[in-house]
Amino acid sequence: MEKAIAEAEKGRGSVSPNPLVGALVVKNNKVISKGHHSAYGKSHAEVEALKSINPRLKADLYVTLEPCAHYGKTPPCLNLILKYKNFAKIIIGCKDPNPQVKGKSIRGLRKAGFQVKTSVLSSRIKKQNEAYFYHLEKKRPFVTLKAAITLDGKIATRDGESKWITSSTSRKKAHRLRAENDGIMVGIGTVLADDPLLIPRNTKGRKFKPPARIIIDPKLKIPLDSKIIKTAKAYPTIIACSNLVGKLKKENLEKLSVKIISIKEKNRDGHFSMDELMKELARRNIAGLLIEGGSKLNSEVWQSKLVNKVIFFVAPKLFGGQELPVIGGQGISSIAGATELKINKVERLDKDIYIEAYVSK
Ligand code: AOF
Ligand code: ZN
Repeated sequence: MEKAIAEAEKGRGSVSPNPLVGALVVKNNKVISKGHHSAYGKSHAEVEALKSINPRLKADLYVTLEPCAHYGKTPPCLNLILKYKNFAKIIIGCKDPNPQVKGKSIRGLRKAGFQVKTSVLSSRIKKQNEAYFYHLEKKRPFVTLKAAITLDGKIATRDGESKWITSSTSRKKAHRLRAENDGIMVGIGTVLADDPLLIPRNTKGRKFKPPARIIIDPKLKIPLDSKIIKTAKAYPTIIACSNLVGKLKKENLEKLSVKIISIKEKNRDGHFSMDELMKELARRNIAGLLIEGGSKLNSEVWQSKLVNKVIFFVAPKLFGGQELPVIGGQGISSIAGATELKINKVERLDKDIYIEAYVSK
């Protein structure tokens, strides 16, 4: 199953909102064929692993996720496996939470006489597919808050300089993170200050599904000559604004291939519910969302309790001062109110430290 998990991993960055899945055909303790789901809409792991296998062969099948039982973009893998009547064991890592599957294939395989073993390394598979599971079950994107910070928690100097706080090794990894998510979110402040392009670069020639660039811009202040707007035809671009913004600018942006999400303002103060936005993004198949905010956006998503995971690239530098902490806003008054994190990974990246932690919920 570990080998099947490694096989599944090859699809990262290309399969979402589908899960990463790997499958192996094993005979006499030897892997004789393997396959993975390589891209959204493409064939499933089982199809890839079985395409060179004779249906009369005696062997076992290992698959990280329960095979599908329904017609989606591809036909049910269950029907395909049922043709392999001489297979003895089907070993399934984890049940598929998709309501169209959810145990159906496991029951179908058992009914057909296969020996089915389930829940093998299932917690690892759930973690490998954390965005898939979260998106499906909570109808919200799995949110990662990512920042490059100094050791004293700053994302820029007093004058707003932020290029570059971390080493090129850290920045490469950050680009990879972009490619592995379905959306990258920034606030309009970041667009006005840095005019970023927000696309994954330096991903070693690997082809990824381009993530949507999502800008929080309540009053639609984004300049039409910003890099983001100028490249909106080539890279998916979503702008979230208030329902009170005039039609004309929205239409102008839409003509330039920008998708507009307009959300009802809560108190006519320019703020809208981030939670509402998250639900809408989930409907648009954003399963994994990377927040690359400035202080303000980070504070807003954190206060709205929408963050699932935190990734900080920490540089051995100190900036000092009151301005531009990674999470702005008022902060908290007592330690009892702190957000507790569970550290998942700590690594040294050149001179920097990489920290990955989950928000305890
Ligand atoms: C599998 N093997 O490799 C994957 C599965 O639209 P489709 O046909 O691609 O189906 C997508 C659904 O199939 C997805 O939501 C999930 O339930 C399951 N994914 N199943 O048997 C695979 N990727
Ligand atoms: Zn399938």
